[in-house]
Amino acid sequence: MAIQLTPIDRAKYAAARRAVDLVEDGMKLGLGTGSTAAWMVRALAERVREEGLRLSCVPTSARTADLGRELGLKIVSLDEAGWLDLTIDGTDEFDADLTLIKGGGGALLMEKIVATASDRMVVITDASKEVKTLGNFPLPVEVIPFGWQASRMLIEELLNAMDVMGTSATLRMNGARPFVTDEGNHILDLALGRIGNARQLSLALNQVPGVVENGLFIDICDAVVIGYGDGRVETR
Ligand code: ABF
Repeated sequence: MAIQLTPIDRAKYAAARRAVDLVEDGMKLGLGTGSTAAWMVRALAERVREEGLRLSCVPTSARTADLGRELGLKIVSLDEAGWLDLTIDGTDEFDADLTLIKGGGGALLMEKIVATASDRMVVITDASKEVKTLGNFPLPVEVIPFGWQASRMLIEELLNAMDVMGTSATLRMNGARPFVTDEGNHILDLALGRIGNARQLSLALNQVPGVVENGLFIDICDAVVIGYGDGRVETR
């Protein structure tokens, strides 16, 4: 019995399937994290099975690594791969400049490292992620556990001095305990409302002691593949 996909899943699958067409035999690939990226991993594994593609795949999270291995993909570390040909990943928001907010799935650090260690980064998404101005989605900021409360206070002070609407930074929880990333860090979600100058904000955030990385992806994404529920695909 064919699985009944919801319109949003059909949209995500359509984008994922189109992006997988970019993959060539022998490529070193970065595999993203999230539900859209999971469709991409499935579609990629199908091409490998059917065409015998020889690929080396670098995951951006433990859960993507598990899914890739389960589906027979060759999973390697970024250090083994060295540099990548292409990374395909999802996003939480994107604007007309292809600036992204990522990290809703808690994988932003590995995602940003893998995406920047690639010749090309292609985002796969549905139309709901497109925004005129970034910031409606809370901006994730990864901080080390030591002194995270001090980091949070310093970030809120910084936000009060910047061109953003909201200034609260909230510790992301996993049930009753703080969320812990694959790298053992915590995430603060910044409810900004709108981001006037993404580059200025990103540079300032990463200067705060304890901050490891933030979810603003600037000049990293090369193309966005948008899927629609009727199977249509649009590339920006
Ligand atoms: C991942 O893609 C995360 O950064 C982001 O949260 C997610 C989007 O999730 P989904 O594809 O499930 O909408 O890269």
